[in-house]
Amino acid sequence: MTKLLLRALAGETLPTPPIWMMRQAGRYLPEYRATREKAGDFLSLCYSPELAAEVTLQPIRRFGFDAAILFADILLVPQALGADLWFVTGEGPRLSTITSRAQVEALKSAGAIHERLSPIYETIRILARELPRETALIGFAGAPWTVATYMIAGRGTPDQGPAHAFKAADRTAFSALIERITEATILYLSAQIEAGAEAVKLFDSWAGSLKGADFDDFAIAPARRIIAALKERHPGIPVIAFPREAGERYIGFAKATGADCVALDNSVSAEWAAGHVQTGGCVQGNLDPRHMVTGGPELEAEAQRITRALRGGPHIFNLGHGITPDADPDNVARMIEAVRSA
Ligand code: 1CP
Repeated sequence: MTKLLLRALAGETLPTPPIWMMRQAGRYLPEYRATREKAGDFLSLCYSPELAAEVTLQPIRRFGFDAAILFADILLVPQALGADLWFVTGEGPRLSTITSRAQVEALKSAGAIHERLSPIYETIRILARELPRETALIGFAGAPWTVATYMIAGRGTPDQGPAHAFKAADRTAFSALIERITEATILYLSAQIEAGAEAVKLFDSWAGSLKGADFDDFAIAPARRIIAALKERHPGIPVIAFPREAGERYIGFAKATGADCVALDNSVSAEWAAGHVQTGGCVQGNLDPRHMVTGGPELEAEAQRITRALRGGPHIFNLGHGITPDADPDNVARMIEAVRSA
């Protein structure tokens, strides 16, 4: 019997959608905090296969999700390309910045990434052995635009200003950076699939700040190239694309990129997506993560509204963005119950 998540990704309309959550392994879980403590810091956790596999499995044991997502981070790819990366406790990730064409040219070649990223493939091999038979394993990478915004600014920014400024000042150098990340992402996701990932997801968290032709050039085109290369190397492995806050540009995104599924953020309504996005294939989403903090009857009502709105086609239930550290684990159990009884 094929795993539920893979059936939805193959385009099947199911009576109950498969369920998983972005950031399902994270600080809202006491067992995650304990393992992270043991690892020392976040990056050591990412690069310790046994511990990274352990935190990936924790939410599966606790909630029985239909999919596990590899525990790692999108910023490991810039590090593998030669950027410095560190995490400031309580603040977030920091990277060395890219401010010139020379710095783009000085990055390592895409083929060099495996040297640093091989522990990630080992995490996947452990998970492929240890996951329950019914649980699908999702690999992932950041989409080139989102990764570039961190490489240029050296940190998360509210409006991706530094990346937009670099793009405006030297579009050729900016395109070369996108190209390098695109090549690395193809190799990284291919290696994840070879290690045992059964589906992969491309996180374009900042896609919403690309407008007009920039959206075509830097959100759609790189995704299309990555997906085409993966389909050629690994036919049958589905790809989920998450162009967060794409708004109207969600329409036709799957067709334009070749993605098997598009993940919806919570700024679009499930009813709108049923009529405009799900007509083109599987959709994933899109409960507002704040309900995992606030709970109550609203959580149940919203989870059921989304499930019912998207019941007419292929759907994977998820949040519209990652679960936050202040979420209550009991609300996760309530959400699952609400979706399965909708
Ligand atoms: O323990 C901690 O303090 C670290 C918190 C944390 C976690 C749990 C970070 C730091 N990364 C992760 C894991 C992670 N990141 C996963 C693992 C799988 C899962 O359980 O979902 C995934 C898929 C990611 C992806 C990721 N990292 C994205 C894309 C998705 C999104 O959230 O928009 C982004 C933008 C990052 C960068 C990043 N890593 C961590 C933080 C706090 C951030 C955001 C930084 C910022 O924008 O300021």
